[in-house]
Amino acid sequence: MPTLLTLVTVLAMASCDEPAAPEAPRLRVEELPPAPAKLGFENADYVRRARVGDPQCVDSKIGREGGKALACDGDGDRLEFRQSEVWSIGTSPFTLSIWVRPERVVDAGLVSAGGFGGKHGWAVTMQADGAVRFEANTSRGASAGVAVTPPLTLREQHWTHLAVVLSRDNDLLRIFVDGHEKASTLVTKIDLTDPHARVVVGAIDESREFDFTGRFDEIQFRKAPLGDRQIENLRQWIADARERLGE
Ligand SMILES: [Ca+2]
Repeated sequence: MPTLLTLVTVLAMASCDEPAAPEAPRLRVEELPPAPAKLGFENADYVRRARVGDPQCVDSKIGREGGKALACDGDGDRLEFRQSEVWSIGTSPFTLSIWVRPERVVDAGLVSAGGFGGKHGWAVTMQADGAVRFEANTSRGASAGVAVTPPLTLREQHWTHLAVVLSRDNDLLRIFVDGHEKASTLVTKIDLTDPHARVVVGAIDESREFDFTGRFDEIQFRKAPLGDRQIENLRQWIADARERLGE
């Protein structure tokens, strides 16, 4: 009978005979263009200042090691902050990148600055069928564009990456789900910033009807669209995160 030690030795020797596969180049999130606005939820002080209700910072494998995500309980939890120069879209192109993991798939706000129910501004929301919806409205309450992904885009207890990307070369807004385009629309070239609206994460305005239950991580916002090459990098980043998550 071979001893355990000899078995281990034989296995180790057998594996030495295999030519080692060249290690695939690893793309990191840093290789995406820098995001001037980034909510990684590692800064508990920041979350305390911006929070309404009692959202919690919980362990997360999405971003850096030992990182945190924001957990909302669906009962008044949200973040709210002023639209800084960075978040004020105006007529700029932009990219909004979000990791989201709903506990319950219902009508709920994800990230918005006005924009819901005919209000001036823009909103990214989850629908009760799991679709993700972008909508924007003019200051006169007219629609500036709506894009809706297929049902079951978001699933309960499952992390999904969303990228909402607006190019002002062609006014095309695209929603990428896990790096793949799932919806698009043209967005009228009007000022999308309601200066009175606050950026809200996990809810819609002051309404208590559309509170989100679940987690967010790595919310990033930049006033530039992602190019094709950057979307490729994004897919690699998502694949790396999935590997860490084991999903
Ligand atoms: Ca994080």
